[in-house]
Amino acid sequence: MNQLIINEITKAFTNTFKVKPLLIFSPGRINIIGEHTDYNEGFVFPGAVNKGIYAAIEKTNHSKSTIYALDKKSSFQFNLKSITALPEGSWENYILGVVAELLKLNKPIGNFNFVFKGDIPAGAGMSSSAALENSVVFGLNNLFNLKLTKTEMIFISQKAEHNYVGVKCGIMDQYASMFGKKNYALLLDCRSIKAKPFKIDFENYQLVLINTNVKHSLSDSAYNNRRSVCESISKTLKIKALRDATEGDLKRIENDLTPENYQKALFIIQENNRVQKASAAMLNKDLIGLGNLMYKSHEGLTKQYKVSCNELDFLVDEAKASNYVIGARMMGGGFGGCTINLIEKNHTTEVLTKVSQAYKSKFNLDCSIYIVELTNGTHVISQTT
Ligand code: GAF
Repeated sequence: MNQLIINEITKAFTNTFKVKPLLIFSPGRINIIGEHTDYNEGFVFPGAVNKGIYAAIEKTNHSKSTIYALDKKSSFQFNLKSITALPEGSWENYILGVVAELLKLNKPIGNFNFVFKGDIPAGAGMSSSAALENSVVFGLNNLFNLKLTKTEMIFISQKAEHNYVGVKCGIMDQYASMFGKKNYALLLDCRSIKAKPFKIDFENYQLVLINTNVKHSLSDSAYNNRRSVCESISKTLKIKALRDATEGDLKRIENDLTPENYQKALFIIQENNRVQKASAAMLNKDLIGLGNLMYKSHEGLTKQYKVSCNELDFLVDEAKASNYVIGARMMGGGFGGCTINLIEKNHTTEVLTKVSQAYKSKFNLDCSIYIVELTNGTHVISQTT
């Protein structure tokens, strides 16, 4: 837990609203493998991390709700009776979206005050957005005794993202953030929404995230475009989602598709298979095998699915060139954010120093390094300060 942030949000809340708030931590996530497979009803392998959103929340009798984003030194107010989305790109939409979805379901919520701050930068591909949505729905569920299950809550968060933020995301991020388990990664079936927890022990290796510190602007529209390509190919195949397709099925309709779209669908089928192979590799403690699957995943994301960028590719190439990194790939939606790397523990500092220097001289930009722990999902922080 980041005690500094807990102190900061508690102080800001009590100074402003003069009551003691409920404190919530909602984690970001990593994903070992299985990218863009979630909205194809396939498999993913994420886990919640000890970085995320810290929120302070309490009911109010005022006629408006007040929100403070301490990171952005920004605040806004809204009235529950007249909620509308703000222009695309506004951070407020993550919160408004959750409230609007709860109201659509006729959930008996009242006005509330909410102060939050995160310790993952937005755009890092670690899903600060799902963490924020989950913190709002979880907090409101608790305050107004809505009796929502965690599964119901993640679908509300996802709808907020679809309808208010405008990103037609899958369910991986909201699931991982809500259901994370300390020291475990979750092999999630995105159709049944059932997960198998895997205790994570990478022996002499550790997972390290390297943030490119870039987020290319087309990312949201490109994301939605990829989703609609997949959906239209599923329709052509007369199946519910690409999860149900084989490479043979795709081959049969090859002439009906552009070569680019053929490659995109092929990537999804192959990536989904890689998740299965990765879980077998983890069970067999075949870390080299797992690392190779990560490299292959990246290759597909960059060459077939085309959601990578120069900065991510550079970091993965640097990792590949090192004797001490056994796997690396871009993580999340793409077009910036982090790579996830499996690095030999004894050589981590050496590897990271070299990669950081090379990145700086290539892009004249610093990358950031995060060594994260797998942690529990969205929960109330019991200790108050
Ligand atoms: C983003 C989305 F929000 C997820 O649903 C998932 O599709 C991911 O990109 C790519 O795997 O994080």
